[in-house]
Amino acid sequence: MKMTWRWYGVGNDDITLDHIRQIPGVMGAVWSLHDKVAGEVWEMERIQEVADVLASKNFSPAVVESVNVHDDIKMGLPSRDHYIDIYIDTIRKLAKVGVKVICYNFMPVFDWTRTDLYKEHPDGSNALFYEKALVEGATPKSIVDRILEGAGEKTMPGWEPERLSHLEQLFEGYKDITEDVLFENLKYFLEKIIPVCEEEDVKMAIHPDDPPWPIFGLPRIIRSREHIQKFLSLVDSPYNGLTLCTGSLGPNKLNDIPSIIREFGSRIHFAHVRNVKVFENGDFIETSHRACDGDVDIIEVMKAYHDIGFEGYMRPDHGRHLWGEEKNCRPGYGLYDRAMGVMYLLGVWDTLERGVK
Ligand code: CS2
Ligand code: MN
Repeated sequence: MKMTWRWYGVGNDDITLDHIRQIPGVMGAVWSLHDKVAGEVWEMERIQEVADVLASKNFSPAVVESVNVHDDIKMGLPSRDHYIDIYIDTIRKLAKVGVKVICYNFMPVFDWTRTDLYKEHPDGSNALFYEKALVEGATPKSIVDRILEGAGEKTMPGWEPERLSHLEQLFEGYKDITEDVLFENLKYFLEKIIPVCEEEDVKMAIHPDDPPWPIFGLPRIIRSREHIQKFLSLVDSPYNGLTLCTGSLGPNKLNDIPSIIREFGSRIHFAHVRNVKVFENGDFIETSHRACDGDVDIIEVMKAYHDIGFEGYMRPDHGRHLWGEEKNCRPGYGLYDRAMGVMYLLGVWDTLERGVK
């Protein structure tokens, strides 16, 4: 297992590579060109620039999260071929600097969805929170406005204001897209890109839908064991793989994450590990990584990875905001709770390595 850390780039993240290299065991920085919107060309010079910065601090550039997929590809519009060509161009360029895994998602319109970015825990820390009834009774626009207002200046990946300003148009475009059609469109995309990935030795790793159920009438297709199985069979190649995110699958308690890891382990290239606490009414809040703080049994998750001999990349996912850091950090991406998360995950892992059951 190779421990990594999501880093937003020079001048775009208060947490610097010098901070990150003091966290024990982190060998790679998970990066992206965060100013690029889906469908834009990634210039080789920009890619090389990041690779050089990472190399200067001894971090591997092997994982990119994300190269976002244009909505025209998800909707299956005629213009999709143009955007797929650009995607392929990006895969080839990333391969040149040693990228081995590309994380992406296929969620219509929204990446992750929450109703609060700074919900307070009893200990005074705060974290991302999802209030189920609020989403069910609200319009997408009101949820977007609520979140963007909470986020202030801090833009979040997948929530680019340019895109969300076309919200009505986007919803219109998705009105006839059922789960089956979305799966078809994903298959079309994969059939074009996976042969290139095989040639370039870059593994694709789809991120599950967050939360793991349909919202606002939009289909969501990566949210359970059955969906994952169907996804993997669309193109049966090791290059067509998964980012297994425990915090995204976790809010649906029917998802048995350790057993999903054991079943599909050889196709998991990137592990996102975090914990969530799920309430009776379906609301959920993000917690520390510690197993007993939430409803995802992180120790069983790590055991499953250990048992399958997982050699892929892992990172702590979102953390709570602590000690006032929410004033500066990106929602979910502060320093302290994620650093403690790394230590917790490595603590469990090192213990397993010693053969202690
Ligand atoms: C991430 C996702 O912050 C997060 O929740 O795990 O936004 C992830 O980067 C994307 O879904 C991948 O495309
Ligand atoms: Mn994740």
